[in-house]
Order: sequence, then C-alpha cells, then structure tokens
Amino acid sequence: MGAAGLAGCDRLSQTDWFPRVLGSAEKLNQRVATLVTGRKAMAQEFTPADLSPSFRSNGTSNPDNPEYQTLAATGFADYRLEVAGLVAKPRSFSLADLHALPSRTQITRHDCVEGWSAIGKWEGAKLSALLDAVGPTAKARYVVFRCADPMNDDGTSPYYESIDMDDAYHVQTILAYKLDDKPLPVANGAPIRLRVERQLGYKHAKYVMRLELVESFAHIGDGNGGYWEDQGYQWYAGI
Ligand SMILES: Nc1nc2c(c(=O)[nH]1)N[C@H]1C(S)=C(S)[C@@H](COP(=O)(O)O)O[C@H]1N2
Ligand SMILES: [Mo]
Repeated sequence: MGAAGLAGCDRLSQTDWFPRVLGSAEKLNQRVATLVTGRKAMAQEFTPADLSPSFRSNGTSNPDNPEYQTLAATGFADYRLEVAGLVAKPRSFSLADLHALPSRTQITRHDCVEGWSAIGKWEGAKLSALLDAVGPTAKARYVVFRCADPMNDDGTSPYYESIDMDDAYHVQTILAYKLDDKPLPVANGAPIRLRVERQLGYKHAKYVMRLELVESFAHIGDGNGGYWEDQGYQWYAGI
C-alpha cells in the first residue's frame, strides 16, 4: 500500500468518533473508496453529446420561503452567500463575487438514490477558491451547507448538508451558478447549488444560503450531518 493509502487510513481513524458512528457498511464504503480510487480521484466527465435533453428537478423545486421568494423576484440581485464558522475572514459573497472566483465547467452524471440519473453541464466557482479567500482555521473539518427550503410544514428544518475537507477542496467541487450554459434554474437550486461529483444526489445541496466551517456537526440538526442523513441516509454517499 502506498503513502496515499496510509494517509487514507489515518484520515479514517480520525473520523471514528462520529456520533451515530457511521454504520460499519458506511465505514467500509468509505475505506473501499479511499483505497481503490484515492480521495483525489476524479468523477467521470462526459461530452456535450451525452447531455440529458433536460435535467429534471427533484425534492424542492421552488422554496416555500418568503425571504427566498423576495430574492428570486429581483433575479437574486440582493443574494449574499454568508460564510461563517471556523474561518479567519468571515464574509459574504454576492453573485458577482462568486462569478469573479476561479471557476470550473464540467459535464457529469447525477445519480439520485430514488433511481434516476441525468447528465448535465455545470459551471461554478471552485469551492477551494472560496475557502482560500476566507481561510479555514486548523480546526475546521467540515463544510456545512444551509439551504433556503423549509422541509416541514412549520417552516423550520431547512435542508442542509455537509462534506469533509477532502471533498471541499476537490477540483470538481463547485458552487454551480449555471446548468447547461444557462443561469441555474430555480427548479435546480438557483442561485447557487453544490456539485460534489463523487457523491450521490442528495449531497448536492440546492438553494445554498450559508456555509459554516465546523469541527463537528454533532449539534446541528439531529447530528448526522444532513437533512436526509437525519432520516437515516448515509453521510458518506461516495460512488
Ligand atoms: N436544498 C435542497 N437541496 C437538495 C434537495 C432538496 O430537496 N433541497 N434534493 C436533493 C436530491 S435528493 C437530489 S437527487 C438533488 C436533485 O437536484 P435537481 O433538482 O437539480 O435534480 O438535489 C439534492 N439537493
Ligand atoms: Mo435524490
């Protein structure tokens, strides 16, 4: 086993304290993904000929949230992505700020656990570039994505997700503002949605309003790292 493999094992042992400790199958998935492909491995990219004729919407298609609706009504001119938590320079980013960051365009396949896939062309700011601008502190281990869509009737429990720093700095991890060369539609997460290409669909948070750099997500939601994770889905949804 090479140095990369050993580094992967070391990383795993650091995560063993997880609250609802990752089920053993999940740990196995993560170990296999780490050893077989390495955490820097690229998700497959496709050509324009492979694009799905249209990219369907799943889950929330238009957040039932007055603040979001107000932002949408003016084309998100007043949108600000807040970045907070364990960073040296907390700040917010307008859409223009996000467009000014180094970007990446990629044609990838999205796989939803509900049994459908679609290939889309995504363009967005590299999350690594945004993180370089705010300076995560040494304690930061996860990026938490807070979304605009309430997931229950009383308007609480908005959708949220989290990824580790390996995925956060991966070259294909972007805050997408375009789908198939057009501004990201509301149905697919306008104005900003996460693309974290080696993970299943539910990790790709839409309607992202705020990022938080944290050491642990034990005290966020039910402590499992995401809205669907709190309903029992795996936190590490690598494919
Ligand atoms: N904020 C938010 N993000 C979300 C969801 C959601 O309902 N709300 N659904 C997730 C799921 S299960 C999938 S498969 C994809 C769907 O993305 P799409 O609507 O662009 O197809 O978004 C993910 N991110
Ligand atoms: Mo999904």
